[in-house]
Amino acid sequence: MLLTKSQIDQHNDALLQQHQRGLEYVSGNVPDAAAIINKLAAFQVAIPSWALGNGGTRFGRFAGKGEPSTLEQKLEDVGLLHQLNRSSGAISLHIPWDIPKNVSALKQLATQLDLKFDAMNSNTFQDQPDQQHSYKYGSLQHVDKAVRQQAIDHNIEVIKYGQELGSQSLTVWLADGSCFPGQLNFRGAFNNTLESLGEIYNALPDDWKVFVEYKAFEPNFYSTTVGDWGQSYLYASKLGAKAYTLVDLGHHLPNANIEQIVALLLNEKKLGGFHFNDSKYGDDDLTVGSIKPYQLFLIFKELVEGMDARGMDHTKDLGWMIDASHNVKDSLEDLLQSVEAINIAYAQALLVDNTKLLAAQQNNDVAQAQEILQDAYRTDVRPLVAEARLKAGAALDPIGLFRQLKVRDQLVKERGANTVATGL
Ligand code: PSV
Ligand code: MN
Ligand code: MN
Repeated sequence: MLLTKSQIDQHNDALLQQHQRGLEYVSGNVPDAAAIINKLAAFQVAIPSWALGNGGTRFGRFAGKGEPSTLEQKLEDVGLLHQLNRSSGAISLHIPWDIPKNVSALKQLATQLDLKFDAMNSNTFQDQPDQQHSYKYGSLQHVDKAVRQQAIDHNIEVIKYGQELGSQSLTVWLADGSCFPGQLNFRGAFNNTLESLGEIYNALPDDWKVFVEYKAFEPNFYSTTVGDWGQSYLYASKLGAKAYTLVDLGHHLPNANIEQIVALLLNEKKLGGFHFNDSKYGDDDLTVGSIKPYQLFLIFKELVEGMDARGMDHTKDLGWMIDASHNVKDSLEDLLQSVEAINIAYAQALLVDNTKLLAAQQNNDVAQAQEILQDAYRTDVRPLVAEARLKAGAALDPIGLFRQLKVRDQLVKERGANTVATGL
């Protein structure tokens, strides 16, 4: 289902006065509200196809209703999100869950919904029914070259699908690692993985990037072969200029200083992409900003400052994506909340006075440095984010409109209650 312009306009008209009061207040308190609003309006965050249904946990899955069961329906869900917030203009596909049957029809649908195809994701963490070799003991790291070759060929096939669709990047997340001491020769696993990634890298088109995503744990619990940013950085730098590290916020050991990791990767020109989510214990894949919003702001502060220092374009020089999973909330509402949280943190980061901050740092004025950061963080920027949406033709209150129009009920009517989206 799609929304009409008049549904959005009516919703906005009813909220306009209240919105304008908030906007006037915050605009009077920040140096250049118009510039921030323009940046927010241009900023797009990709939605992963696997986050459109309820993911569940290893203990079970409580399916949501009206989930998309075809790739076309997944695109339609993202199109709907994009209509509501005009900030979700891209979808990230996972192969083989999302193999396109009719590429030109899919591209046409994407154009109609104003969506781009973001990074393509390969899957060598599950065995597929028709596959010859098992990934039980790893894929790109495997001791048997035949297994590695199967995983390499799969990644190359994913690139081919991506080329047809107009994507320009491949994200490789590996479950490879070991569960017990002694199971794996660490150097052997690293070297096999590097060699395999090298073959994938060689198949990469000139205008593509490959993102090497790291994760410290799970499903292997003793070692992970791309376990942290250091290992990802090693692979990325050995592979070449088209290879980058991808940071997923849920993939660190507890209390890792992610903002510092981001700053250094940017400094080394090796930060490529981002997976946003939030967590309290592990790779919880919770709604962005729901647990540690201050950390999210600090990360964005490093992103903005680091990208500006290098003259990078916020809108396209890094791959921005949500990587979340939903167990108890409506997945579309959850994604709207995540995008909103990202925009809020981005706006707060844009408020930081970096000249003043640098002066405070040069003077070792620690209290002043903290004041500068917290002043930005404690500013209620929500009217700026809402204004960016209004200017772009989206809803002032996306979840409000989603509920007002009973979108989920409509989707259930169209698709049925017992639909199951493929994904994690
Ligand atoms: C598994 O942890 C994971 O969530 C990674 O973050 C990947 O990005 C995603 O699955 C899709 O492969
Ligand atoms: Mn991820
Ligand atoms: Mn993950």
